[in-house]
Amino acid sequence: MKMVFRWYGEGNDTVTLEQIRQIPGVSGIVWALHDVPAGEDWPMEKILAVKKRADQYGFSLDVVESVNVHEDIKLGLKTRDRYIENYKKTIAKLAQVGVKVICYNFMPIFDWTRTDMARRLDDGSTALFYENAKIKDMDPMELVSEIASNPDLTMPGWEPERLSRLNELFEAYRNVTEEDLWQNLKYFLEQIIPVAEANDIKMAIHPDDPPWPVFGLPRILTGQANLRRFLKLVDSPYNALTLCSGSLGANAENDVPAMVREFVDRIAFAHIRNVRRFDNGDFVETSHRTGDGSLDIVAIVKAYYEGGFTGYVRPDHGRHIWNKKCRPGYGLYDRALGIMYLWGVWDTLESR
Ligand SMILES: [Mn+2]
Repeated sequence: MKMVFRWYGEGNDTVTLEQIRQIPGVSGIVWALHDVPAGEDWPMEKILAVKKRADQYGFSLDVVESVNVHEDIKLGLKTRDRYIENYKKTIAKLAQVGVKVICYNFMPIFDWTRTDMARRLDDGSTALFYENAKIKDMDPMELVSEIASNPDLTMPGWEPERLSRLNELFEAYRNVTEEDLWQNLKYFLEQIIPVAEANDIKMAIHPDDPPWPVFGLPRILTGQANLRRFLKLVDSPYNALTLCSGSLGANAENDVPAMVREFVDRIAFAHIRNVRRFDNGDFVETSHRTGDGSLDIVAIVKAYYEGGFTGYVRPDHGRHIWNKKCRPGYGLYDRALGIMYLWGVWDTLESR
């Protein structure tokens, strides 16, 4: 496995490239142009500026997370073709700096959803938390203003320009069924995958987080059967997965090691993290260690190892520990600890 670490870019992250370089075994950064709105093609000079910074530290730019999909594509509107053309242009430009994997998602309106960005755990650290009952009663606008109120940093998936049209978007999705969403995803893939193939870039879809409908919006990438269906929409190695253990694992019915075993040849990018689930449907993010959460991280890493996985891995989220201020889920310390746990399991398997 190739270990990579998400970095939000110059002036947009509390973690520095210098710090990331000191985490053992990290070969590249997972990056994006967070200031380019979904649907626009990425300016080459901005891509090259990130490359220049990464080169100074010897990091690869192999994995991009995310090139966001414009809502008109997800909605299947006539205007989608323009945004799909821009997406193709971005793929071709990213190939020029050696990108191998593009992570994206197909969730209507909201990317990930949580109700508390800093839930206090027993040890005094804080972590992202999802309260089931709160989401059920909540007006989505309330959640948006809570999350968007962070004045310092952009929150990927919660960009103000994307959410300023929230009421309009909800109205647009009112008659969009899950089957419509499948059709719109298929249309997108049929256009994009040949371009990805020609540029040797794998398109790796991230599952829905959490893996069930929120605020009445349809969601389709929620479990093993649906991922199987997804891979058949366009049966190409370039139509791939970002398998996120924490997103899928929020639903107790999802057997993550079984998914790794079934899909390993089509997983281009692995997000590995742990969550603790509660009986009422709530969940909280925990340390990576098996035993701290509900997921057996050792079994997940073992499934990758035994499947001969050679793709990219990142520790995904971590808790906020040792009083360091950071982006929710994206501090330095707990993700670095997570990496050492993942390497510990991997190296042990390799040395047997
Ligand atoms: Mn993830």
